[in-house]
Amino acid sequence: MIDLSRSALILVDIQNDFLPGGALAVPNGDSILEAVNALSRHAFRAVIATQDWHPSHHCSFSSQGGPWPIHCVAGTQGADFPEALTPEPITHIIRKGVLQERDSYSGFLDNDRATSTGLDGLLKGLGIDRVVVCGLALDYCVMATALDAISCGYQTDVVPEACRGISSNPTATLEKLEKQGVRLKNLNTF
Ligand code: VGL
Ligand code: ZN
Repeated sequence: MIDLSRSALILVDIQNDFLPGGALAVPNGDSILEAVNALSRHAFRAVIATQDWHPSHHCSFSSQGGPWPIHCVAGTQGADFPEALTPEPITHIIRKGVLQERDSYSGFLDNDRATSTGLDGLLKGLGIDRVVVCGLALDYCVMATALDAISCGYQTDVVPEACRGISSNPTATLEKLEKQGVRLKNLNTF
């Protein structure tokens, strides 16, 4: 058994709008929930959930000239966690994409690479040196979060069984992650 007392589990953007029926649905996004719930039962020092949390006229929305449909508007049901997400327990929530003028794929830094969400400081404050990342969408926010975790100096694992991408083929994303030093881990190795 690995010692998880200095490890955090990071649940990326597991929110209604990214699940089937949601505004920006990730295909089969709901199929990760069982694996995510199972992962969270391990003795992580912290279970940190990120939430995409946008103001109603956010720059990423196509109505404002951005690439995405309106999704994860702060305080709406679409931005909420799904009922079937029953981790043990979520210890911290980090909200991102909260400013109208910039988007944030990563849980660490906005896409301008200058504005921090506070996640790195939170992890350092908790004495964490390793993170395990899962969630939605693998090819956007999970990838950006895992790559920033490497840059911030954490040993970084991604659990592909507990991730789904907008693209149906995860190969390119997983190869890129491995090349940057992310370890891909199976659920049954925890
Ligand atoms: C995401 C697109 C826009 C994600 C968030 O969570 O991967 N993708 N906002
Ligand atoms: Zn978003």
